Amino acid sequence: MDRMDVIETIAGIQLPGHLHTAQSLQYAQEFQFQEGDIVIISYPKSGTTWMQEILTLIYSQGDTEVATSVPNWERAPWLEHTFFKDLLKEGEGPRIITTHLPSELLAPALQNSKAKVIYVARNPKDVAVSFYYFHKMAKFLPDFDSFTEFLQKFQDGQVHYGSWFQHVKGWYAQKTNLGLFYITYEALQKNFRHSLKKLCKFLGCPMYSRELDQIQNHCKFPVMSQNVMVNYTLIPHKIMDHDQSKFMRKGIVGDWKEHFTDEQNVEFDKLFQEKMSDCGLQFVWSLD
Ligand code: PPS
Repeated sequence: MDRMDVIETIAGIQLPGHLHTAQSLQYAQEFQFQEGDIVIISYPKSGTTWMQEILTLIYSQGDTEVATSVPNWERAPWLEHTFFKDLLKEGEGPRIITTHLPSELLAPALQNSKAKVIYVARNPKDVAVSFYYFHKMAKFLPDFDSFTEFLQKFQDGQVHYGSWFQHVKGWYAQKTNLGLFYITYEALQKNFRHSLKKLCKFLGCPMYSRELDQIQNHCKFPVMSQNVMVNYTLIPHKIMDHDQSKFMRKGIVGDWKEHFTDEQNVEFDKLFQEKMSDCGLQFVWSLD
């Protein structure tokens, strides 16, 4: 399969060559954002697909037609992927653009644009677990022998897409500068309706209660996990092997407790303190 074992490296960050080339990364950094563009930014496994679905439904006034007939990567394509240019449609309402690029690579292009920027973050212990399982199913990502091995690399920032700490801190530092809307996976889980209303306000999209109900129902994990337009079952088995792990795997807060040993948890908390104490960001580790 195409470039499955190729690694693209940019600014010291490794990315899967199956999805990225030097040219596609260059194109992303020089992209001219337009007024009306909505940009979803996230570190992988943080709730990207969930946000793509929410935005699709907001801009469809709760109508599920687009969300159930067009794959998410077509309606909210990844800016840095090789197929982005072909997928981005001009002139059909707001363009929803997705990216996993870190701030040091993309913030300059967003600096003077009027794009609306949404950053989705998730607690890094659950990100690490979700990312580990994603490595098992996504054949364009390296194999790891164990979660322990993966967690060490994740903590060291030596996984594809770079350091979670740097990604979150880097973009959070742009909050005022870019007027960025910062939201967490855990906030969506805890009070979806409240988060949805705040998001609609940020986007300047007033919604009727009935529309909010439709969005809320359609974006529930059991519904989304059955939607072939977002669960990645349309991707050939040799690229994403759903027998190894589902893309829509568990969709919960706190699954890390099933995977971290006590020692790993203590070490991770220490690292989190070291890396994050200067930015003041707090994370919810469990909803119990
Ligand atoms: S990716 O590959 O970066 O686009 O992945 P991403 O979409 O950011 O993250 C995938 C995880 O998000 C979970 N997910 C959801 N959780 C709750 N509710 C809804 N609706 C939902 N949609 C996606 C998905 O299950 C992955 O998390 P894990 O923990 O692996 O289940």
